[in-house]
Amino acid sequence: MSSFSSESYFATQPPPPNLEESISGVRQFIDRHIQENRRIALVTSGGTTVPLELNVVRFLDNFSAGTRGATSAEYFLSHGYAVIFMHRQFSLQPFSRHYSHSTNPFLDFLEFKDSVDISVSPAEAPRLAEVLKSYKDVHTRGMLHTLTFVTINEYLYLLRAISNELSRAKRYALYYLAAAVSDFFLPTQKMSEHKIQSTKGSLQIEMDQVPKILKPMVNEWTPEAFIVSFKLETDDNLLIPKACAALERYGHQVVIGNELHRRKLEVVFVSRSSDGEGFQESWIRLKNDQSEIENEIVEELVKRHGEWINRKLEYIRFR
Ligand code: 9Z3
Repeated sequence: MSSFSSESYFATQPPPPNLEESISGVRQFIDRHIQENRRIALVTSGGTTVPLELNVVRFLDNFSAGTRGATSAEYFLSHGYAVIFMHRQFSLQPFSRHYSHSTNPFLDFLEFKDSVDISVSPAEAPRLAEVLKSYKDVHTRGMLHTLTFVTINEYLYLLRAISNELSRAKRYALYYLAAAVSDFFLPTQKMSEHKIQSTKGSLQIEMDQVPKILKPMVNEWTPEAFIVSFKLETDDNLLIPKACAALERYGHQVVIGNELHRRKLEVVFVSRSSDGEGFQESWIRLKNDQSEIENEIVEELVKRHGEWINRKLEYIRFR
């Protein structure tokens, strides 16, 4: 297996066709919010796919419904952030997630009288009104910009292009990398053009390693931003060591570790200790079944991001 550096990845893998168009919308959004002195969060959400054929019939997927990202985006908005929500096509989105087709089908909350008289069931109306009010308000004020990806290639190109734009927001930018990103991929040069045929017997595929883009992100693309990545493990014992290794390797600000089955109940924040010598960990656990853990996660990050902004200001003042 060969591994790609981020330079060799972008030099050999083709950009998605609509990249320029997607980025010009993001650019305008960022410029407006920089002018208005607002903090801006980039939230990535959902899983990336790895296509196995150029005319894709089969692909490898990463687990993620998009709940963490969509829920957190709402909380960042409620804290006054402008949010760029970069998500896997058809995964959950802020606001509409409350009425997802599988867990809470919205048709169940409507009452039908005749073809011009449809209403919301009185029992559901207050909750729906609250969601609708926030949704309309966010859209009227232009606080949310949404983009989609499907493949790992689209994800990487979008992330790099958005980072280049968002770097202009300097320390006011926060990255919340909750998307579940594939570690392995098949370079286009190695992909079969057409559907892989079963007549050839068993299937063996050797995949290459996806470049670790957090490194250039921290060092080159957006060096002043506050960057938070997520670490998903199924073995509890790996969470802290893997989070520390990521911080050591990439030098960003926070890794949030979560174990697959307990991710909605508890997460661990791992960051550098204040003397820079070691690491500190702090757990966030859901206190009651009423609240969502993303509320606590985002509250803590907003606080830390504020400290980051102020610390950087002091540094600039005393330099
Ligand atoms: C996460 O750990 C997310 O919290 C979940 C959220 C995917 C578990 P759901 O969408 O689940 O609520 O269903 N994301 C994983 C992030 C990831 O893949 N990180 C990579 C890594 O650690 C690159 S930043 O290497």
